[in-house]
Amino acid sequence: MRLNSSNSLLSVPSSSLQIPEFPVGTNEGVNESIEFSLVIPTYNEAANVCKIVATLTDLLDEFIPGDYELIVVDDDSPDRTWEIAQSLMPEYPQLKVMRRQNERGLSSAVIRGWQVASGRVLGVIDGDLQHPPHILLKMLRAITEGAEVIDLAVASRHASGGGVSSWSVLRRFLSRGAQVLGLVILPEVLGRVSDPMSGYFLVRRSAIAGVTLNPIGYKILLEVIGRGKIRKITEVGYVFQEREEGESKVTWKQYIEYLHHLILLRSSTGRLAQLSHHFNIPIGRFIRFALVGLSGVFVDMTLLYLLSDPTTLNFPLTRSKILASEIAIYNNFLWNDIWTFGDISRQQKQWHQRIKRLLKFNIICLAGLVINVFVLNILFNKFGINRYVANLIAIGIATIWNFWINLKLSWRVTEVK
Ligand SMILES: Nc1nc2c(ncn2[C@@H]2O[C@H](COP(=O)(O)OP(=O)(O)OP(=O)(O)O)[C@@H](O)[C@H]2O)c(=O)[nH]1
Ligand SMILES: [Mg+2]
Repeated sequence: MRLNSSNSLLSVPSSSLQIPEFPVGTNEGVNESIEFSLVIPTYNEAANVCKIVATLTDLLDEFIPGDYELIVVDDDSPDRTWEIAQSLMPEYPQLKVMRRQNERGLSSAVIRGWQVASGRVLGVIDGDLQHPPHILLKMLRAITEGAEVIDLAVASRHASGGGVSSWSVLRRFLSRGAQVLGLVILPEVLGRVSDPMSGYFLVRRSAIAGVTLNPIGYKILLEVIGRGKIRKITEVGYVFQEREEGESKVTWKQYIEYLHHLILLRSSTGRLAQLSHHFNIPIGRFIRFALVGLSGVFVDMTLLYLLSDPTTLNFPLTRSKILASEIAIYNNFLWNDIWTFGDISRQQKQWHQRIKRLLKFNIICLAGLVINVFVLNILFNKFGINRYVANLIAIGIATIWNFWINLKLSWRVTEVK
């Protein structure tokens, strides 16, 4: 059992977002691990933090006295939540506080908290009292005392006994809509629980240790189910309470991030991802490259119309097509540089490096065009394949060429000084 001997803040890990198999600084975790670590992510929860710490302490002191810790992870809240939490530490020996000044975001806050945790079971609960604390014991019992090994216990608004207290029709609709969308994109993750959007759950450390979790978005549970080794799951119904103090941090940005998160998880955990891992093919990148290519087709078409159509500028066709294609190439380069290969280009940001990439991309795409015309001709003239089917095949082959050669030559990871 380790208690906080002073009221100093926890230092923020700077390593990749991986949960260690054993608590940091312990000898294979044998003696030093404790039963349960509960992370409370906070941002401007000054009005709630005292109450939630007191309530959770009362509950857990009864159930597993001294064998748990509460870890408040605060993102340097302007209302100084971290300072208030820190001032509670002498009164609550199981409380630890982390103040993050260089990172932001709910999911990464939870992961950072788990990284410094000592528990064999790791949990998360909102800091605004919307998650009823007493449900925690039901979940903890299920994981620690159940006859069979349960890796994950989720508090669910859609399981029996669950609900939302007084959400507007719009919010209910958005929440359910997001769930249905998720079920379509990622059925094997969202289909496993009735409330995949829940931010209130406990997970066995061993089920998520060693995998790198992604900090994107608000929905850390998706990450845990998608990337963890989660065998059996149990759900406990709960009613999502109204916020009494403080303000919600949910904005439209979270919905966009959610979509991005689903796509990322899909491309990195699905069957395609396993194949791509097996054969070392960057499927996710290729899908992004193909989507960017599609946007280029729209640019090309629109410009061709604006430049060459008799009702618009009426320029000669060939000249218009060359100009339209060239601008489409710039469009594609821009998005590929920012998005498809963003991780690589962020390491090579100087202007001369960008221009070099653009020139290479341009030449490779022009060569791709030659391949496109060549394949189209062969398929149509030699094999008698329908011209549109032949064109589709030719576009496919040229896209693979463009992707592969650009991957190897334009967005190569070179030594960065
Ligand atoms: N550390 C940290 N905590 C956050 C961040 N954003 C939200 N939180 C906390 O995460 C919990 C959930 O955030 P809320 O804004 O309440 O989200 P919600 O409960 O889904 O939505 P509401 O019903 O509108 O409250 C709260 O304890 C917040 O203080 C963040 O960027 N960093
Ligand atoms: Mg809330």
